[in-house]
Amino acid sequence: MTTTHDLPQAKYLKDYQSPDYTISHIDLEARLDDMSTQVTAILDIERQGNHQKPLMLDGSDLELISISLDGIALMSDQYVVSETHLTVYSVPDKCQLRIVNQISPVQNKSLEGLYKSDGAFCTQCEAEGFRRITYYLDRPDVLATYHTTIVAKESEYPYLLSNGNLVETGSLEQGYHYAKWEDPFPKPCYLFALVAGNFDKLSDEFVTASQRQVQLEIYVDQGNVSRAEHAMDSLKRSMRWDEEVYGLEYDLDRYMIVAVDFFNMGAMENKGLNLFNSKYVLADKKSATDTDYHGIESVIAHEYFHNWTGNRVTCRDWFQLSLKEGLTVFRDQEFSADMGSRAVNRIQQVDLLRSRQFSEDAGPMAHPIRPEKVIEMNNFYTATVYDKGAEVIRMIHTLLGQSNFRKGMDLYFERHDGQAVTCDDFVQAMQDASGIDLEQFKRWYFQAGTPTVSASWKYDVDQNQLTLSLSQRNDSFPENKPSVIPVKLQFISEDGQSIAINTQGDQSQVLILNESTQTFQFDRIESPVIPVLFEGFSAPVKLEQTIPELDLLRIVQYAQDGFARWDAMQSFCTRVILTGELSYFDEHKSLYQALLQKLDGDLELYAELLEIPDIQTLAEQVDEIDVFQIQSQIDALKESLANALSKELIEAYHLLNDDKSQDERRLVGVRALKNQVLLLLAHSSEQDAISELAKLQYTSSDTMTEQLGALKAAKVANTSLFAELMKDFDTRWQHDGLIMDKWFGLYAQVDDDDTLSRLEKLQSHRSYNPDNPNRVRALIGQFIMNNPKQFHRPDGKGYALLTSELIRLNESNPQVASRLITPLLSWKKYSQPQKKLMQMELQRLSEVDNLSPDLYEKVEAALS
Ligand code: B3K
Ligand code: ZN
Repeated sequence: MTTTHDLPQAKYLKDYQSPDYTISHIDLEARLDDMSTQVTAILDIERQGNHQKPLMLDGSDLELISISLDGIALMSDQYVVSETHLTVYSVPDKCQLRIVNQISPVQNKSLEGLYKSDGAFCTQCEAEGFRRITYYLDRPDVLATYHTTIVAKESEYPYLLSNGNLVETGSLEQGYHYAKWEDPFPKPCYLFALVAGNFDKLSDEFVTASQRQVQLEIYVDQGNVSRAEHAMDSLKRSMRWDEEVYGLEYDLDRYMIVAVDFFNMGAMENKGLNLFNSKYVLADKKSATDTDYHGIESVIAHEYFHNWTGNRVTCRDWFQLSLKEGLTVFRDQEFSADMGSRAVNRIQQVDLLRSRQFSEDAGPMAHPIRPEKVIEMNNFYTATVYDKGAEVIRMIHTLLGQSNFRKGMDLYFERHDGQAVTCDDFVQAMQDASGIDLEQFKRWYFQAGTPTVSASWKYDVDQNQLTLSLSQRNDSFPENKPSVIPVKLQFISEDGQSIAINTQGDQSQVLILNESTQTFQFDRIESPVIPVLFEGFSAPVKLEQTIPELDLLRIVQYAQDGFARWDAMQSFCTRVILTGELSYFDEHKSLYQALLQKLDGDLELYAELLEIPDIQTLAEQVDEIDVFQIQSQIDALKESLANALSKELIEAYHLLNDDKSQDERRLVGVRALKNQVLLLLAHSSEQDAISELAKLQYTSSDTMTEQLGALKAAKVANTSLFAELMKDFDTRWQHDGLIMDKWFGLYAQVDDDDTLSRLEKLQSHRSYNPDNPNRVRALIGQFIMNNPKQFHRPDGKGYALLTSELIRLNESNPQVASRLITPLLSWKKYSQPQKKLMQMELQRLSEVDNLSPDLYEKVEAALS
């Protein structure tokens, strides 16, 4: 039992203190061995300020071998080792501490610190993993230069990699060899990385704007080099984009990426040596979908952009995480928008925000983008810090405009290059560079919860005047003060013309809503107009508007902005699903008919327009979630549409199938729409025709995008065909876990009487490995997120399955456990019996022995 005495403790932003000591340089040596890796660290330490406090180094799961200060071994009464610290009672103002310790990488299943992924040694230090490698001041505001020596068996580990520049290599006795690396840029220890393994390498080169040559290297499992080409191409495009848009160049001679199979997140931006989950590196058309390609492009860019926003300028403390993450997500989003369809990118970002971040902001773990209280830092790599954080940066961008925003970025780097700073420092740079007051805007950094904006309008025919009333409130945090909300607005006429919004003839305008209630008046509006509010999703808010259904459909049909069209379609479908009201079905149908007849333009956008909102998104719109009712309404709408449109859908499918375009961008759109059409058709009663199409698509196509699309349709339309095709997939790809994740994910979403026993069986499948987070996310993650009727079974067995998995992961990999627990946290929002059953599982978890701080923090918050 956990006793009160060792309950995990919270840390508070308000308690921040600058470090008592700094470390300016570290000389690190790792002699790699599975069971006992020996780490020697020589630290140049300096007291900060006038005090005689002991030196307290962080350390976790380390075995101390020896410690000496300025060359003299410390006596046992001069220091003390606890489970979390090595404390040296008295140190001179400036000294060198030499510490030798041992660790066991192979027993480290948490994938934090130094561990083994398949045959390779690798590291993950953010947020606080470096303390699992050696004793150190493991906090982001201690910046040191690194000199790293790696020693390992040459035959098993021909590549020895670390941050910075390679300065020396050589052979040692008994088949060992070594490499020495030097990183000239002072960095916090969370950016340290070390890799040793046997890889294949894809090499390339990039010449920077100032004509410096940079060596680019991507290390992958043997035999996989050809699957790294898209990643390499994405890297080069990211490097160019950052030069062109922000004037930021890469700063070392070498940029390395290593892809590993065992990784807790997507990737990690270690200086000069990124580590990647192989999911975000490896792709070819046969084995990866267009969505995978897009994901790779965006994660490669994200980690590359961190080199400036995160590495050159880093965070003072972990409460400031959004300083680097929100900003870097914004940068990678803009990069992706420039590389592909801006509208579709925006749609996908907002979809994610609505389905994941809004529920977080309304649940027990709600926190502002700059949290104020943290028990386990790894719990704060959240949709709020990342994605809402990016929305906050986007709003600054909207308020300042591109040119002032760029000036703000320039000033930020001019002031803070090489420093560890705060979100306030960032906002200050933006304010000073633009002259725009951002004081009230800063509330976004410390107020949690999603604001709701209510909008209504009145048109005065005699005055030719439109009055728009806007008000804001925060349902989860009613005490919040009004936020600064940029409302990007456009008017369209009822027959679809774009109407100038002001006397200057602008087609759109940004209104600033910064009080609880405001009205805005628009003159010289000659005829009634439909306001299109929050164009491009100009603020992360919920919108309540009294707009007739037919006007929503007019926006879908006529708005210029692709995002606004999709958004109106989502609002329309949401109303239909939640009210069960089909009064405008004919109009809905005609709109889709028109869409399906015009197969030119942005086909990816069309595919998005055909997407019916899912239960996660809809759950945010209701006070109480009745899973079975909402899901059956969703299914009913899909069925009605599919049956009413089957002729047009089949025609469109054939036209798309015959599209002989050579343009890859167009083909991505063709595939997206074709799959969407087939999936919608699968809900119709034309089962035989659909089965035939799905089978043909699966067998004749050589892209994973189409094969997966066929499998998804077969899953809905025809159980035996689905089984047949899944068997084929298994035979073909069983050797590759990453590809099999698609297969595990599909089975996890099957809703029938055998779901639970099948899930259990799949956990012993030859391609499954419970220690690999990708496999767990594919199987268990897909089950809990995308199999609503089975996960929320009224007998509670879906929840029980999750709890067993959480209890297992609590021991081996608490970070993964802590992500999977998410759906249980919102238990209070569900109707009975789900509500009670979820609460019971949380209660069960709270009684688990040695509950990790990761789960403890969330379970406690949820139950309180
Ligand atoms: N900075 C890393 C995330 C680290 C997560 C630590 N639990 C990846 C990224 O945001 O780029
Ligand atoms: Zn990041």
